[in-house]
Amino acid sequence: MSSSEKISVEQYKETQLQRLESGFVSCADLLTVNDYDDETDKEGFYVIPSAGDGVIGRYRSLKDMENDTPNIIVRKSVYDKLCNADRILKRKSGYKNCQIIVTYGYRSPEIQAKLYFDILAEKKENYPSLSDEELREIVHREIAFPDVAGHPTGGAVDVIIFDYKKGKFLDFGTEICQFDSKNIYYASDDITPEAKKNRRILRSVMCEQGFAPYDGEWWHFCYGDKEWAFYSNRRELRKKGDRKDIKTEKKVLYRQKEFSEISEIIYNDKFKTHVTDNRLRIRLAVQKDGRLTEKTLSILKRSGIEVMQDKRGFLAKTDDFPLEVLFVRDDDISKLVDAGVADIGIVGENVYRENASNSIIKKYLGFGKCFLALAIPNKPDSDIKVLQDLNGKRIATSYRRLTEEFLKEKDIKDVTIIDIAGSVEVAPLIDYADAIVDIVSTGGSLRQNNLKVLASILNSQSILIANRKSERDIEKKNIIDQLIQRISSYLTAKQFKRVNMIVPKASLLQVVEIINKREKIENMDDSVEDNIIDVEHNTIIDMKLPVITPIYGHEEEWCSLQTVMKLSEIWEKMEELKRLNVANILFFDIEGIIN
Ligand code: PRT
Ligand code: ZN
Repeated sequence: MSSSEKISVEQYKETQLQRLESGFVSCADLLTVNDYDDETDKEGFYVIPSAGDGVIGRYRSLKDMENDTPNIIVRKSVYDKLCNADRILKRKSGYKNCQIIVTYGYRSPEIQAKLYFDILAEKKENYPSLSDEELREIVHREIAFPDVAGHPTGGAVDVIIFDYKKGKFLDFGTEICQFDSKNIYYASDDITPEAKKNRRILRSVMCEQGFAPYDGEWWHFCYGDKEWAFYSNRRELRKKGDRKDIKTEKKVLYRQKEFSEISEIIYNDKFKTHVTDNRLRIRLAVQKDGRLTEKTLSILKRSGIEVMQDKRGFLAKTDDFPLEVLFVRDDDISKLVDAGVADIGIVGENVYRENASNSIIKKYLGFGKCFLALAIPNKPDSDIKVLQDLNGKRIATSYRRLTEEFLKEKDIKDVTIIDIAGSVEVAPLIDYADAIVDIVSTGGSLRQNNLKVLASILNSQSILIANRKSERDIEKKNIIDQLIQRISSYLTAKQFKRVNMIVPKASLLQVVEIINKREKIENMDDSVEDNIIDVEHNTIIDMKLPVITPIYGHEEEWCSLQTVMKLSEIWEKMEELKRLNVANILFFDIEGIIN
């Protein structure tokens, strides 16, 4: 073809692309950036939620980090900026039902290097004549040169827009990481107007939050890494038109981090097991740090659900069950469940009643037992002897509603209720009130303050409550019921022991009779704790039927007997059994009982 010939459309496009490429931030550019800010580098990391209609994180084309962290992780500020960008996006016309999906965030330097060198080897084979430097730039386009890469800082993200009403990704002209097409260049001309518009909108909402775009990949944005620093400084310089003084002003905010370092920043050593997926999860609200916390987590654990409590955050997920746990103040639990912010909650019945919650009580859990008491000073000359004496008196409490209800029921009309939040017991001592209404468990606190119980207003223990709407949602209800089934199974099992004993054949009938003498024991139940638990009677009764097996070689004199008993029952019957020469009584925990 002669030089006078008009260039073809293809050739024209090629020159356009070359011009574009010359403007990309190159690896060589990034190697010049070496000014760090060590303060900002201390910033922690954040696990992007994997579901919802805001910013969510889901791997799409690149899944090389998925084994280490099934969630996408970024620096905390990056997440905040993404959330802002998402909010702004929703306000743009035509993007109301759209959300930003982060398809890639943090990558470990180790994996970055591996990917880089894999591709380098491949390119070396294909382009043997290129110099090392040229090769480095070519590979860098696809996978950043390890020393300067942004993803290992937690500052770079790959993002796309998803329309959750229509259930589809918007058209961007190419797939993310479709490296075989030059149309991945931001300014590529070869895409539909629709795709161009989507790219423009994505770029504008991201850049408005301070992200730097990368012209070589429409989906890649960064904040705080070398590329961001270089890009921001170059833009500043261009604006100033001052090309002599090339001193960079923006420092690199984030250094690269090893995966082990990050896991400490986010979830201590438990991070790796902090797995989640995209299943529907129900959200459980529990007390963050108080009397109920330990028992709550322990019941979940014994029900096979381990919750990793992130010390800093207030939301945790579980591996083994589609559950998300929200750690909050106990007074907020029933309110959050009522509002549907949490689907279920574990809370004291006292709080549930005081807040007049309209959620459903699904299960009594048998711990956190206490009662709401009306208490008065314990002195002989007290002018309060019976409830009616409270007329004209002051009651200090943080349970106004329950106190008022109680007084109304007892027809005591003339009482001043003083709301106080803590140290209620002290109120009578300092003559701030004549009586109090407060939670009592051992009564030690009352005694200490020389108070005594005049009436009990409410017996309380922790309960599992569920939001009414969640209960009507079939999928959620299904998960809630599974959770309750597991908890019930544990609570039931917890009361019983599997018992093995060696019985002389001669006394077998008497032993069986003793073991079958159940009713009495079932009813005169020992610890109050156990009373609450709604034992699945049929299962237990079946299991209690003794199983008798012969003992090899001693079939004539001995047999082995297996049954299920309460621990208290074992102690109770022990002497009687020993008298009948029963030997080797062994008992074991039961992990669960399923009907
Ligand atoms: O910070 P946050 O708001 O989450 O916690 P909180 O301080 O409001 O609640 P927290 O942790 O004290 O109690 C949480 C729940 O535990 C309560 O809502 C009850 O359902 C239950 N519970 C069980 C108790 C007690 N026992 C109890 N003894 N809550 C409080 N007490 C108080 C009691 O009022 C007294 O001041 O503990 C003190 C000691 O009680 P005695 O009777 O054992 O001396
Ligand atoms: Zn990227």
